[in-house]
Amino acid sequence: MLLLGVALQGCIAQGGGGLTRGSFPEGFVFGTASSAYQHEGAAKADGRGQTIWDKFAHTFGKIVDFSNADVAVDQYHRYEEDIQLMADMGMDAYRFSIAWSRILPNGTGQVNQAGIDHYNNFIDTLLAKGIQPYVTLYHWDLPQVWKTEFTCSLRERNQSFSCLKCSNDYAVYAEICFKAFGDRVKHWITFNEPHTVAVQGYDSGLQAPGRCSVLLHLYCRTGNSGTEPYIVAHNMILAHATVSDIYRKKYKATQNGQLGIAFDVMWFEPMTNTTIDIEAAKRAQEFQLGWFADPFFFGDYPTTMRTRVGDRLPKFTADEATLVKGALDFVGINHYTTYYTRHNSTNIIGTLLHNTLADTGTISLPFKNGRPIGDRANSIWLYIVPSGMRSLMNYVKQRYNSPPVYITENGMDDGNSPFTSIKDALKDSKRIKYHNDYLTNLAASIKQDECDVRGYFAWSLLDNWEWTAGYTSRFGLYFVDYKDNLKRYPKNSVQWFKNLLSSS
Ligand code: PSG
Repeated sequence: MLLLGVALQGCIAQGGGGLTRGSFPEGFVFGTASSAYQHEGAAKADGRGQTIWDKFAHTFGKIVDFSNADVAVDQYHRYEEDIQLMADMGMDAYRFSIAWSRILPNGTGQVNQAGIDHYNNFIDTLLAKGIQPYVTLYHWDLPQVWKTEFTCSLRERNQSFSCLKCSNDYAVYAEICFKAFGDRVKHWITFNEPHTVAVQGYDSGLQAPGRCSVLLHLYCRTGNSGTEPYIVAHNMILAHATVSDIYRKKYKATQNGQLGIAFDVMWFEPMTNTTIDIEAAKRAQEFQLGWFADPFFFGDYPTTMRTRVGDRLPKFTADEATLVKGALDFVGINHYTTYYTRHNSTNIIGTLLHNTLADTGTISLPFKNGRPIGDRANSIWLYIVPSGMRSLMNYVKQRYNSPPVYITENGMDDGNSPFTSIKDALKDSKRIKYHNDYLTNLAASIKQDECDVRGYFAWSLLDNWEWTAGYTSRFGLYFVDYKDNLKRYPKNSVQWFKNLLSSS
């Protein structure tokens, strides 16, 4: 037992198998990541307005443990303590999101000074500890006033006041943030996971605002899974492009910051080495990353999508294509897992119903012949496949001609069992191995494959409210005791990161 303990300590102390700061280029940024709704709590404090996630979480049956994030891990009040935790680890940066509804409680109109003050204090506290802010402007917490606003049809987008209003108001909100914080914030992420927003919010309906038409509206009362995800996606792409244009024209010269998007990207391995499955894996990636990134690099959606989605896929006008192409300064990648993909031509019901999954003509699974692709974390979707990181970095390099990349999220969760003692919950050797192995593959993609990756953010600093999984999932490097005043305890992975970050 003692020997094992010593061995484990030794492994932690070395940073687990030779990985050091020196494994990464000079200036490579290490941080942790978070989002407002999952961490802040203080849902009613200082004039914050309601969001679609407040409403969704308070709707019976949407969240597995019937929880909501009214309190979450109270980072709104405890940020000084939390920033000290980052500093203790030697982190260079913190990725967090600004709650639009704290800045503009009604989504538009009157600015709430208390919200501006809060984020000013937050950013100043970070900088005082030498931690750079990486700020997400939209991590899913859309002000409730618009409810389902990103769903407006293209024709409406040009004609209806409400729809134009939403895109315009997002740009107004973004500009308020540039003015208030842009002297200190040099990295902006306009949208977190637009693909997840489109698919979970408007195709499966599993996340806010919970629109869909699958199961013949038995699950969602309103929505259209065959059209709305594409419209929502289109509007978010245009919103980023508009905001980027404003930033470049009015703020870039004085503030000299960069704008990116955090894309959610799994890696897809072909289920078999048949051409048909190899093509399917490529297609799955085009419907995931390509859907959102291709317009910024090539001015249009992937050809595969045009062919398969047809008229349901919105078109860019020539002016819009010009606005969108080149509007991304860096590519943010949230990467967690890898699945096997096979061709699917027999999906009759799916094809009749129309939804984005049916449109891909693929099936992706974490199993082959009954065998899992890797060890599983707590989340049912999260299988651990470290090599996927390296494959994905090479894919991005090749498809988009070596753009600058930040890993804006990577991590794994443990469960939240009432039978596990805190002492045992802090022994997170599986998490240490996860970060070690994913980072080893990332380092190889940089040093050996010459991928231009500039930073890495672990999800997450703290255990927090994991959307529909509520508090049943613990992604933190720090454990949060939900039964004792949200006290924070370092898991062993904290010491591991500390050692890595202090190594040379
Ligand atoms: C990202 C990727 C997958 C599922 C969920 C996410 N995937 O590969 O199947 S959500 C993403 C999000 C953050 C979450 C975190 C962990 O940005 O808010 O807490 O990942 O689920």
